[in-house]
Amino acid sequence: MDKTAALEIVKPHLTEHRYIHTVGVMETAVYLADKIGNLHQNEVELAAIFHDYAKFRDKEEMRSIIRQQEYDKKFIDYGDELLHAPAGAYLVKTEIGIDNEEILSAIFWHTTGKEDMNNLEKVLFLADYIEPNRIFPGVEEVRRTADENIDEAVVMALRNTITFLMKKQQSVFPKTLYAYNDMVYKIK
Ligand code: DGI
Ligand code: FE
Ligand code: FE
Ligand code: FE
Repeated sequence: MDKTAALEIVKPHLTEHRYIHTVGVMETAVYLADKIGNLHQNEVELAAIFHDYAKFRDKEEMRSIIRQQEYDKKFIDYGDELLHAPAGAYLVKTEIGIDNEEILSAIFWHTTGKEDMNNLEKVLFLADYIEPNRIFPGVEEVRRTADENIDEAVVMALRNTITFLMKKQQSVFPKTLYAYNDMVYKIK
């Protein structure tokens, strides 16, 4: 599937705002992937285009997918924002027919991160955070760092997310903390 076809497919599932975000993630992901060098551009594009495929799905539908597929129950317990990543990976496979496990894994982990992320997982996680339409505090610094060192930028994005959740008295998905610890060791 090429990028143009994929964008046409995803469009009706998203709001205009979310579609613009998706195009931003795609362009940023390709830019980051070029720096890393060993990724296939079409896979990077498809992961980015479909990463928020399930963003507007019914929450109960997403919870039942997570139960049925026996994904980690914590995706249900740690806040509704997490549902669309694992449910999205499942729906992109079953409804769109994408069966590339690398793409599906990058979509699955794009919200929380996890330990031992591969290059595609890091690129999607970071692109989702720094694409040009994102405006939250600290994003500019992460963008600048991404130009120099992608791993350091992933650590900053994780740190900002964890801090943001803690300031709001929210729980942090355990794998997000594992991702942070794992990457901190790796950049040393
Ligand atoms: O779908 P997007 O808005 O493009 O971005 P996303 O998939 O990264 O989702 C961001 C939301 O997810 C934001 O509200 C913070 C939340 N989030 C990210 N990591 C965690 C988290 N929420 C909890 N409870 N725990 C996490 O580890
Ligand atoms: Fe998302
Ligand atoms: Fe994110
Ligand atoms: Fe997103």
